[in-house]
Amino acid sequence: MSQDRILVTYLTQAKDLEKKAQGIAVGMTVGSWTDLPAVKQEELRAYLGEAAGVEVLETLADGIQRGLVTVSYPTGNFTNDIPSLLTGIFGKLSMDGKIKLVDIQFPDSFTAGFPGPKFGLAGVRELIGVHDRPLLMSIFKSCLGLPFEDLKTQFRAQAIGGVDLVKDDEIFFVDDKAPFIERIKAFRAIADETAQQTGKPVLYAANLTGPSTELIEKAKRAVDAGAQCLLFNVLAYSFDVLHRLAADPDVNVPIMAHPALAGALYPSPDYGISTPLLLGKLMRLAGADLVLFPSPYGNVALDKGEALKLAADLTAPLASIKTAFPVPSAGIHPGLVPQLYADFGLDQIVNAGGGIHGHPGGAAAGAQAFRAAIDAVVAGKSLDDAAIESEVLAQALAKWGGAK
Ligand code: 1AE
Repeated sequence: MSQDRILVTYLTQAKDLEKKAQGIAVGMTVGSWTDLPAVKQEELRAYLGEAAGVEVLETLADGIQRGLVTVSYPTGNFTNDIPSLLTGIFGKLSMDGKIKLVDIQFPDSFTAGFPGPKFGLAGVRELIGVHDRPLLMSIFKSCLGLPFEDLKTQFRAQAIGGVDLVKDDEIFFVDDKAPFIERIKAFRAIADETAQQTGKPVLYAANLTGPSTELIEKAKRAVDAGAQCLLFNVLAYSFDVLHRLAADPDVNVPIMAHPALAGALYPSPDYGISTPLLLGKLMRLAGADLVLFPSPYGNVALDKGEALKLAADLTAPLASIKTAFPVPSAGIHPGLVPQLYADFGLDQIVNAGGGIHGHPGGAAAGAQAFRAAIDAVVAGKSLDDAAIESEVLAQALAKWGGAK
């Protein structure tokens, strides 16, 4: 068995955090330890967790310590999949009072068993052919219940406006009016037409839905039909389904992870799983090429420090695992582009639904306004200056305001 170890950090509370760390280390691995006969202890030693560090952050009433405890686990305790990892480090423990899973440090021997993103940030840029600015994505608003012709009109407007990607709304499961394969073919044809005008491709991310046992076959059918990207509600289906999609050589398109349900897991300071781990490291390890998460500014804002750490976890070196594209989202409008650029830099995807479709001139004008804002920040110009030359940007700023 490999003796490499996985380091897991928890935020928790106890009278004595050292003791708590030791309790987790033993309780989550071999159970009772000191009670075991010496021969059994020797047999199980390779599986034993170890307390690897304690940082007391504050002392609460009654002398309760609140702080970070780190436990190291032998990698040999886990099979190479996220269900095994999460159950082994946080399964039963997640129900044991105030405890939040904050971070995991993986040895290369463990990450080597995971696919990671097939395309990654660089691969997505390559497909789109744009390397010198943040990319722009728009979201169908809405999809559910709309006639197919309306969706085609929406797709054309977004593409003509100059977006780089268009994604389905994540709630688009009932798609009888615009079935999955048919819309992939139709939007691909429209994208080919609009490319003549805009000079660049648009990737359409179709929402991959259905029974989990059928998803790989459905994804392959999508690729055969011309799909160039797939949207996936990872937490509703599980990290392992993403892993299996990403690991399949025939599903050779980027996978875009939607954070739906993440809010059930991360917001509490004392419970759940931290956003950088949930939407950063784990999404990337399981194979997401692009990861949506709430930006610090929109209608479901994330704490800024968490959002920055999350983006860093998607893009920092992680053994041989490719980097993934950060996609700060929710309530984004052109006035926020300077702030997003200051925070997340060149390698991000600016993503907007309402901020594109709600433009007074329609979705094409909305996309153009974003493109003008992106070009301005990359050139070091203010939005106000750029708006002098871009009427659509001026209209967007008049509607939504400038950067906060
Ligand atoms: C964090 C997910 C954002 C999302 O999926 C979505 O649909 C955003 O829409 P807008 O840009 O807030 O309209």
